[in-house]
Amino acid sequence: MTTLKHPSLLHDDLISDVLLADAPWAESHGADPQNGYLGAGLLYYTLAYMLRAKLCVCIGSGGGFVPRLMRQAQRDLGLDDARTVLIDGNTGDWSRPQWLKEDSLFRKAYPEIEILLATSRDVSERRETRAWKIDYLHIDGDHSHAGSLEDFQRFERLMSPRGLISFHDTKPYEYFNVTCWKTLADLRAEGYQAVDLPWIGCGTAVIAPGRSVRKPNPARMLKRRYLQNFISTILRRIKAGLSAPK
Ligand SMILES: C[S@@+](CCC(N)C(=O)[O-])C[C@H]1O[C@@H](n2cnc3c(N)ncnc32)[C@H](O)[C@@H]1O
Repeated sequence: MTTLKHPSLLHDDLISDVLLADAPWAESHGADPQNGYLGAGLLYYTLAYMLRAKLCVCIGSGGGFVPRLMRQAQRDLGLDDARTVLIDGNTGDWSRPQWLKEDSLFRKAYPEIEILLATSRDVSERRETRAWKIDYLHIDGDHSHAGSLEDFQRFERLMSPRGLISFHDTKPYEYFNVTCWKTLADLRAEGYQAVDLPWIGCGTAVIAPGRSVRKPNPARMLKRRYLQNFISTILRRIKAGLSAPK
């Protein structure tokens, strides 16, 4: 059998020289810059690509790794009018952006990424933001339990109905001051559907906005069980009556 030789889907030079270069914290996404391995970076790229995301928003990125992958997918798709927005308040106790200088590799390689140097809360309250329909959102800013839950709640309202959200740092007890992983349990208890990959770097979950599963309601469950018992008793009696000897 002859095998046809195709070029790789992944471009080694682009990965090493642009996507993984000067990208601190890429390892926290499971990437291995020394060996040109993207880890969950490929998941971020795929989500943007798969959704043909016209509006990608990343909350917090010390190294600009996630927004690079979002934007690269939009570039590769040749999407007209597509936007990638990075919101970073240069704040908090979980390290700070390393791309503040305009001649940083990240800013030079992706000058069209819109950077909003402001907190996520501030951005969510802006008049122009209220019209957003985000196709793909990544949450990686405030790493406290309360702060990350607030980010989810504020930005979920700005999602397009078929959009998806990735949420970083779901691996429990990885750092003493990172508690955002607890937010995932809250969201699941509220009925949100999520696929969690806590073993990839510091863990990433993909969450579908909108509660597709209803919150368990004990009274409703009891009522349903009572109704099911009632119906099966009646059916049993009818069956017994039908098969009784005449
Ligand atoms: C720990 S870093 C993210 C590291 C990382 N996993 C990455 O991919 O680069 C967190 C970033 O979020 C920003 N940040 C923290 N709280 C924020 C908030 N409330 N709003 C916007 N950005 C915030 C910080 O300035 C920092 O750059």
